[in-house]
Amino acid sequence: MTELQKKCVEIRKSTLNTIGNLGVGHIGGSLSIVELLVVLYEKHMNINPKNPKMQGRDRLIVSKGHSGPAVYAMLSEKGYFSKEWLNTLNKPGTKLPSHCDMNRTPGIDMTTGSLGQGFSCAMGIAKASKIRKDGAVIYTIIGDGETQEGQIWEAAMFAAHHKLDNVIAFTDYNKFQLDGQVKDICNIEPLDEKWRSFGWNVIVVADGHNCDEIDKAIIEAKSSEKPSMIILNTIKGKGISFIESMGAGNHSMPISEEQWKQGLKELAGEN
Ligand SMILES: Cc1ncc(C[n+]2csc(CCOP(=O)(O)OP(=O)(O)O)c2C)c(N)n1
Ligand SMILES: [Mg+2]
Repeated sequence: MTELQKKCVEIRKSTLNTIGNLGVGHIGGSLSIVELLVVLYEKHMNINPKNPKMQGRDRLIVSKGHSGPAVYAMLSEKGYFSKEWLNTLNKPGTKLPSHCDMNRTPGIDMTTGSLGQGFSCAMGIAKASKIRKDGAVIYTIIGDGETQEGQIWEAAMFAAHHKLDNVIAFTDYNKFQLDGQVKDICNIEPLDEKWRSFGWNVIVVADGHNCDEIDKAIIEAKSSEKPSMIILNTIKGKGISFIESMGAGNHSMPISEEQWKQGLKELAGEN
């Protein structure tokens, strides 16, 4: 196992602990972005956890804001806050609400949760960064179900029009949304052609859980003169078999003590 893969296992354990401790949460769409978060924070983001608001820092706007638990696991790993905070997910007085909130959590660059909006905000931040010439890269993650939002496509046009080559976006293409398969509810295919026709540089990663492939795609995107969309083929609930096999049932689900233990065992490679 590579160092990055080991880190992914740690982030998965932390995410499961975070949700297990509360007893319910958005586990599916949290686990599907773990490799992406690890590659971004370990290899690419120009940030300073000791100074979360550092001028000119790279940003990550997690537009699918319900994936907060995985983001919190990653931010605590980077030292933005104590790992003890993870036990307070969505509890009264917490600094870690179930959806990302820039006013409460150090390291969160935009408040998200209303699908589509975070992506628009990311394009605005990217435009502002261009005006300031601060050299930041603006990363943003959207869901495949979120892709059905009209606001995504308005922002997509804006980014191409303004030549926002400082945007590197990702689609977490895990094929499921809240209540079913994306292809059954409102198909988004052909997804790569859609983004290309909106003037974006598009890179498709066949296995969105392969850290090296994600890394290569980001390096390639950095040299594009257009905004980039990296489509990651992922698995909702990735890494814990009984969660993976639930499909849309794992979007937001209760986790019993038994399931929590079972998941940790599997992540430790014990069964
Ligand atoms: C505007 C808006 N409509 C509905 C919701 C409720 N909601 C939260 S997550 C979700 C499904 C999102 O699916 P997807 O983007 O595929 O996320 P993932 O599979 O990565 O969890 C929905 C409908 C919302 N948060 N915002
Ligand atoms: Mg999805």
